[in-house]
Amino acid sequence: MRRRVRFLVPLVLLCLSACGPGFASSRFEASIEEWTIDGNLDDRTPTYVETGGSPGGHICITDANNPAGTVYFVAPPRYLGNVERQVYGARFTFDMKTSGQFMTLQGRDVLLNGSGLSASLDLRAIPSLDWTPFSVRIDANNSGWVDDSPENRGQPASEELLRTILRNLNSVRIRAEYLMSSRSTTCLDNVAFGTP
Ligand SMILES: [Ca+2]
Repeated sequence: MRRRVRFLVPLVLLCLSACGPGFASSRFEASIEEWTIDGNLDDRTPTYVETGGSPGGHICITDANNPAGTVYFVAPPRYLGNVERQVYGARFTFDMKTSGQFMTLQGRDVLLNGSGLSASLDLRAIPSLDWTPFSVRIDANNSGWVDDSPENRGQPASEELLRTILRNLNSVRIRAEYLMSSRSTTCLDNVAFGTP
């Protein structure tokens, strides 16, 4: 028994740094976990849904009538701050589904803001009607991140740009609107930020 404990302790310590769900994560098993909405909806709070997630609880945004502007899921404060060491080169993973597949919108799907700079990523895929996993690597090596600052918009994001944003990260947003129809619902679950 003692030998087994000696073996398990280093394994657990190793897992604390490499096997966990990431620097910050959201499973939504009991609440919306402080996620909010950015965009021109009156409501700033996503809807909490207890079952049917990926798995269990999850959050949704219904865009009832929003002809202009885009709505986003906004991560809570525990995702923010100086996260360069934990997040640069790591992955951002989440599961999403949306309520239709007709007249879909392409565009800026994941946005990071910090240090007065911004970067965005086009996922190049639309969530399906069922839970769809997304995995995004946060680095400058062909990962698809572009500079989202007005003067450089669309240029590939450099490593320095991404690292500077992550040193003082003040906003993490995921697009919550993929349909041109007047009413759509997009749901989010299983978020892990800075996962190996
Ligand atoms: Ca869940």
